[in-house]
Formats: sequence, C-alpha cells, structure tokens
Amino acid sequence: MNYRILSFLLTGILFAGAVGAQSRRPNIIFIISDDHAYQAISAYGSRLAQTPNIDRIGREGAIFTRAMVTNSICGPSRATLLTGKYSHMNGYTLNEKRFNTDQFLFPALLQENGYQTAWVGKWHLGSLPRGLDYWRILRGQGEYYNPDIIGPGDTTRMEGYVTDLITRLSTSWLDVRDTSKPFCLIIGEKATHREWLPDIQDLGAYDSKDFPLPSTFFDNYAGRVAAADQDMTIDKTMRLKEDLKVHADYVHSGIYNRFTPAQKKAFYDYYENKISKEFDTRHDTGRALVRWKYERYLKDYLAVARSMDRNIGQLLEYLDRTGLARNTVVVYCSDQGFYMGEHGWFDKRWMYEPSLRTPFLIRWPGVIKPGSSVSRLMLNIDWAPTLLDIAGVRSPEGVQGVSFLPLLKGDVTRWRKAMYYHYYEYPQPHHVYPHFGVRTERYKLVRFYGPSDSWELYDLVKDPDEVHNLYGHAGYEKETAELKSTLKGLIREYKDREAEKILEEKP
Ligand code: SGN
Ligand code: CA
Repeated sequence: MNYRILSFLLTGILFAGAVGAQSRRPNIIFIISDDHAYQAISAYGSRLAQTPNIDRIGREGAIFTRAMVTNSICGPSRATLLTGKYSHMNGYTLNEKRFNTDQFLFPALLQENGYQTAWVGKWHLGSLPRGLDYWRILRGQGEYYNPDIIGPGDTTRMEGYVTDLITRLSTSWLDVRDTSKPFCLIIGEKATHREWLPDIQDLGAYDSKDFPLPSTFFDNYAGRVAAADQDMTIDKTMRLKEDLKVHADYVHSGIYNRFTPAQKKAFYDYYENKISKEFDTRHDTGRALVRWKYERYLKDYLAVARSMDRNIGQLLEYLDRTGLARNTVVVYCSDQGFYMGEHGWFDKRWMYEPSLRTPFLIRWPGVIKPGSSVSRLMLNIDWAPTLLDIAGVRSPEGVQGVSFLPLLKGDVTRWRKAMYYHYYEYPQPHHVYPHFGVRTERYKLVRFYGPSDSWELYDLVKDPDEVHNLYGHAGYEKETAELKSTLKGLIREYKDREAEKILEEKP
C-alpha cells in the first residue's frame, strides 16, 4: 500500500470519529494573511507584540512550528494553496501573471462534493476565481482604505478599513449561506502587506515600545553572493515617504486620494504633525537613521497586525455566538514569512528561515487536542490535500502534497524528512536571485542561479541565523553529497525539469 492511500485511510478513521461525534461534515474557515511573520505572533514566542486571538486558535488546537512555503511570494503561494502543487506544476511561478484556473482547484472539488465555497479578500492571481459560490475579492494587491471590491459582474468601492470590511463581508455571507450544506470560506487578509497603513484606532499603538534589533540586523553578507546583491534592506530600499509616511504626499498620491477627509485628517495629524516632525528634529544619519526606520517599520507593521488580530477575535466570537465554532475547522496562516529586520531586511522570497517558514495554527474542536504542537516539516502543498481530507474528499492524481492530519494523531512514521523549495522572480522587485534547495531537520543546501551560480550550506543547529555558509568547507563533504542526492531525488519526484537541467549543466 503506498503512503498516500495509507494516509487517506488513517485520516479516514480520524474523520469518521469526528463525523460520529458531530453528525455532519465540518465547516472550514481558512484565513490566509499577507506577509505576516511568525516573529510577530506571540504564540510563536514573539518579543514584538501580543496576538491573543491568533494565539487562541493554537491554544484550542494546534500550532505548527515548521510550516514552510515552497515559493515564498504571494500569488504563487495562493496558487499552491488552491492546487496542492509546486509552482512549476500549477504554472504560477511569478507574481503578477494570470493564474490558469482551468486546472484542479480544491474549492471547486469541495463544491462538487456538496460544500458551499467562498473566498473573501485578497486573491491576487490575475484571473477571476472558479469553483466558488460566493466571492468578493480585492483588486490586485488591494487597498487598505475604501478598497475596490470585485464580485461577479461588478466592482464596488466600499468605505472603511480593509480588515474590518473583509470580516464584515465574511460574516454577512455566513449569515445568509445555505445552511443545509457545510461550507468552506477562505479569507484572504490584506494585512500585513507593504505599505502598512494602520487602522485609525491603531495609529501610534506601539509608539511607547522600543524593539530589540535582530542579531543579524547589520549583516555584512560575507560568504553569500546573492544576499550581498539584493534590494530589500530597511537601510536602502525602504522608502521614508511611501513606506514610513514621512512627509507623505496627501495631495497627489493615489493611496491618500482614496481617503475620506476624516481619514486623511487622522493620518495627517499622526504622520505629519507627530512622526514627520519628530523625524525633522532628530537629524539622524547612518546607523541611527536605519535604526529609526526599523522602529517606524515595526510600529506600523504591528499596528496593521493588531487590527487583524482584533478582527480574527471578532470572527471567533461570531462562531461562538452562532454555535458554528463546535463544527468548524479554523486555520490561521500567512502566504509566507517575512523579514522583521533579520539580515537588515523587510520582504520575503529567500529560502532562509524567516521567509521560508510561515505561521500555521489550526483548531478543530473534538478532533485536535488543544495545545498540540507539531514540529515536522509541513508544506503549503499539504494544505489543499488536508482540507479535502477534513471534508472526506480524496485528492486527485497529480496533487503533490499530502494531508497532515496523521501528524495531529501523533503518527509521524511516514512523514517527509526533507523539503524542496524553488523561487523564481528576478530581478524585480527586490533583486533576489532565483534559487532552489533542500531543507532537512538539521541542514539547508541552496543553489542560486540566474545572474550568478552559487551554493550555500547551513547547519541550522549551530547557525540558526544562517550567516555561515559552509559550502565547500572541509569537514562537510559527506553532508553536502547526501544533501545533493536528496535534492536531486526531490527534484525528480516533483518533476521540476528546469532545476534538473540546471543541475545537469552545472552540478
Ligand atoms: C509590491 C511591493 C513589493 C512586494 C511585492 C510582492 N512593492 O511590488 O515590496 O515584494 O509587491 O508582494 S510596493 O512598493 O508596491 O509596496 S506580494 O505579497 O504580492 O508577494
Ligand atoms: Ca504575501
């Protein structure tokens, strides 16, 4: 019996238990946020902020401490969520293309199997959704204030703050859904994407807090060719005006032209009269200026996250109030990780831990033991097969991930020991060389290609910050050979012909 069938049967038993207890298939609410770093979530031990409502999902269910994405960028991560496949298989390797929805999509299969399906919020896949009974999506990246919301046949500008609107649209749909069917609702949060515009009630929420600098903040990128050549530092890439709102252009900027006069006044009072004044009086330069930028970045980012956590709390309360909580699986995750100053960076993309790892918490009352913690390498290709498994629907041929429900039962015997990653988008934005690689529990081997070929090897136990590239160092020949062989095996298994060719040409 192969692993897939065995896993299906095992989780079938688990699922049968849940059905027995609750008599109908569970509902699913899958919240996927944008660029929300695990370093900013208190359930992950954050020193930066408290996120009580996101934490609650893990406390009443499970937290995955090594959930990983397979291409650390927005659109491709969503395409992988929908298909359970690597980017090279679902065709969506880069942002800002048109995702081909004429392929297997898990919500469409759930719909065929009697689920009501919905997607609210950020979609960011260029094409319109398929397989959904209800959808209200943001245009492209979406807007924080008074966003345009696209629905079937029309686009409407809704007044308000995007996170509140997404919650309101979600609960309004839940109010009127067909209650004879179970539902699967995917909520795509806009938070915490650049340029981090907080809700008015959260302006200044973290102003009295000083944030510790990550130990790698002033990284010199020694031994790492690609890392030395990127364009994503807080120092040089982060913009004072657009990102940090220092003397923002309230007259010409498309962002502020969407604001109501009251919203504009609140922003002006805070960012112009307070923050920009403070900036002007400080006359910071050099490291002091970079440090100030870092502080402002974190204050805005965490203020945006604060609204999201509050909204998730409201959603959980809605589920409690309506009695839906008992039979609804709730997931909170991000489309990838993000840099909160590690290596001096913001943004994502790299196979380094802060962008490879994404938060992932799941609650399923009566099935997942509260307070569970899973440290196995779980990937975003596993999300679609797991959601299907929860609904008792078999994943079709070609899906590359596997359901992680056995892990929640403590069955780790057949789980992967290594994961494969491949990032493509170059040069814009942020100038990150394309790369692929393998990560095991202990090591990471990365191959950069494109503008220049290079390898990197890390011992994650001795060097969790990934600053000592051991590739080519004496004493690591055996590990390197083993990792290369594992990498080649995964490339073959996942049918990544492009990576295969690169290794054939330059092993
Ligand atoms: C925009 C941002 C980038 C970001 C990409 C992708 N620039 O281009 O910083 O990396 O989106 O983000 S901005 O000036 O427009 O803010 S993603 O979440 O869609 O992958
Ligand atoms: Ca993103």
